[in-house]
Amino acid sequence: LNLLLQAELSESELVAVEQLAQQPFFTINNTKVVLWLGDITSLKIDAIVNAANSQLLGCFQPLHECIDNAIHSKAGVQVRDDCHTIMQKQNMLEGTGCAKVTRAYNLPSKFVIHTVGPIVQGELTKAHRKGLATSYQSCLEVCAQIEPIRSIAFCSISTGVFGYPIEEAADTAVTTVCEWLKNNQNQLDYVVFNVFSDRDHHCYQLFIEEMLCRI
Ligand code: AR6
Repeated sequence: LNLLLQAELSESELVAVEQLAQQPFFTINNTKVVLWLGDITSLKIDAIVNAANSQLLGCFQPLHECIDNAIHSKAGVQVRDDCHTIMQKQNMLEGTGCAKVTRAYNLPSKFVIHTVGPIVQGELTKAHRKGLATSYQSCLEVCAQIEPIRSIAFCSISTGVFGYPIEEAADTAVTTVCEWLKNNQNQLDYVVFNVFSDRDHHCYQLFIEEMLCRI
């Protein structure tokens, strides 16, 4: 089964980080920041971010088109086994804003960083904003702790099933990551904001332009 999964993506379908760098980018403290539209499971990059739930064992609905399903189904069952081991040791649900790392097995990336973003039902609160910012920071801290990770691709955490409005989420994502990069020099070569729709791409583009005017 793993061999079959691996065969699904041919070499020409993979997107290497050097190719991403041909997209327009900006630099903070030597880290290139890129916006990219596409499937995160095709990225040949050190780490990709999974938008997980608090059980960290994948999505409960197998046919659901969430990133959790895309990552678990293409990475292979080993990722779930590793998450299971982490959760058994931890013996409690994963908190909002936390992040854990596993290998990526059959994916072209090397690691998957699983984070749980906030669930938004109704009005957006300060706690939601803090929870989302903490998710981004926790993923970046994982990178700083694991030396081989020099590049990371973020999905737009919480903006699907968890209902976080994309405009607010893009603002928090861009602001938090840029702030972290300003305060943490030489930790990463590339940060990718990976979006999955034209609407999200447009939204991130606006916030990145706004951010560039501020720095
Ligand atoms: N590549 C890149 N981005 C993707 C992909 C992909 N292959 N697939 C989806 N997205 P969501 P959440 C984008 O719902 O809101 C699961 O059931 C998507 O367009 O995957 O954090 C978990 O188990 C959106 O912008 O995650 C949790 O229960 C973003 O990824 C819950 O969903 C996040 O959408 C987590 O909800």
